[in-house]
Amino acid sequence: MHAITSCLESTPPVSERAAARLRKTTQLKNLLRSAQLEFILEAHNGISARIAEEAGFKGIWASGLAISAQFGVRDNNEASWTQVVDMLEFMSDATSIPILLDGDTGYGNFNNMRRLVRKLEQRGIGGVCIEDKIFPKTNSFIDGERQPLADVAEFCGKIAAGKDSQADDDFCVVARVEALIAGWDVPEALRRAEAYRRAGADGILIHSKLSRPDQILEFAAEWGNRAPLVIVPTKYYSTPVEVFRKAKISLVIWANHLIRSAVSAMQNVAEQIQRDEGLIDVEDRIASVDEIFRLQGADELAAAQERYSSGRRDITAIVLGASRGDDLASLTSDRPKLMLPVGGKPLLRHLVDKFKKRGIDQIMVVAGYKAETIDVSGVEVLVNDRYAATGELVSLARALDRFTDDMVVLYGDLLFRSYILRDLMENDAEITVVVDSSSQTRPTASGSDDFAFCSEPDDRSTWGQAVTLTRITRSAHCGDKQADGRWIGMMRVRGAGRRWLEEAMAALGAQADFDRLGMPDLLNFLVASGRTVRVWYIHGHWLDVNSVQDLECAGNFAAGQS
Ligand code: SPV
Ligand code: MG
Repeated sequence: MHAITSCLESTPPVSERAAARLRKTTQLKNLLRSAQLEFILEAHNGISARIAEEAGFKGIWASGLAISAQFGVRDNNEASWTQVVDMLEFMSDATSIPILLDGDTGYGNFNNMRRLVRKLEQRGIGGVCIEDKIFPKTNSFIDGERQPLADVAEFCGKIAAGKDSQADDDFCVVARVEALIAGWDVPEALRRAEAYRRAGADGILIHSKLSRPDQILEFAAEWGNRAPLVIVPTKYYSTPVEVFRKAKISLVIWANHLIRSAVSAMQNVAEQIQRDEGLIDVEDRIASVDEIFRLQGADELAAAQERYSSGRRDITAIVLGASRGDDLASLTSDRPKLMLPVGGKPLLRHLVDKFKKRGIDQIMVVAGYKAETIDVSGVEVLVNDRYAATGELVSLARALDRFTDDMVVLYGDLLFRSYILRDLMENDAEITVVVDSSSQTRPTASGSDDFAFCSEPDDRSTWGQAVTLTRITRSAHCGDKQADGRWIGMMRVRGAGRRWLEEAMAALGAQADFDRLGMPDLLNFLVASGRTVRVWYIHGHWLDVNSVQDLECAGNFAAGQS
């Protein structure tokens, strides 16, 4: 057993794009007034809105049908207007293009319309389309003829109330004419549209449920260019858009195609998983989890974390645990050393619990021998395939691309009292090594100790000592000088220390003997390159497991530690 006295002493990118753009209200107004035919696509939640934007659409139709459907309710104002507005907020936050809300009838009378417009503006919505039906409405494709139309004067009042309520001049109120849906003729539709235009509508949505665009084209021809025309070719979808261009339509709404495509995809996958009782045949034909992360903007958060977060949230722990543990041969025939049970749980579990307690959640273990047997939750396992022929630095190199600006690097066979990690985390030096001054000169049976020679011996004042590392050797003596303690195999790397470490790894990696080098070689290289390696003295309260005897001691240690 070594080290020793311990045994006796026993956790929406979008804003930048948005900043470079016009206000969403202005974008929508420009779309409505554009000289060319424009298109917007239905979306019904944040992720579908982002998908619409990524596909290249310049605007989004927040469809009442689709939003109610994704809530699992009918398109009969069963979802409250505030529930719709809440969803719009997610959609707006997830995108930089304008949203035109399908505002049904305005969810009530002129007064409800006023409040709606104010709330929509507050949530960054570009405009609202209201239809001349009666609350609660029913989708236009369900018994359209039986749906009563709003009184023209009353509806004009609603339009005017909305326009008078907007704070942003470019917020758009589009008036939707349902006359053709309700079985009226084109002249009635035109009469209504003109009244709505005079009431202040920024555009007219003329809707039809016929499979040919004849009514729409007749309307458009009579309408001329009095105000922008918006259409929803859900039923006359086979009409080439060139026809709409020629008819001088302003804006085409593809009104429900994301919700419908999502539904078919979900039905197919759900049926298949149910049938197969497995995922093998679906995994490769659905979006990867990484794609979901990308759509959620995970990268932006990671970058922001680098920029803004201080302290503990990003601390990474790298546990070097590739070795079998030669002196533990009989016990490690089926597992690596760090999976040996100590006090009822694997050594590695003790380490992970300690890290978690200190809010260190990014924990990596570089494994080698029997790496496949490591099944401790909360750790990512990296593998050094050449563990048998290589030293610790080859293992550390496996974790190079995971380095962060705050890391703890340690050997996987350590057990230590919690305060040691806590105190180490209080250190703000670029690199700090933990040195035990209680047992400087007592070599262990394995002879694998890392003796530390430091700028000052431990004066046991605990705080305020600015001691630095001079060298780590396998011998407790260097000339006349006796080692000041033993490096316990734990170090903290912060800020510029990460770069120092990366540079040292690159330099050592170029050496012919890199495969054989261990952590002490890295520390000695850093010191020799003029880097300051701070020493944090402790006095016992740790052990490492190199022999059967150590293991017995570790059990007692684990039982008695805090
Ligand atoms: C919607 O998308 O909810 C619409 C268009 O209002 S339609 O379903 O065609 O009435
Ligand atoms: Mg609708």
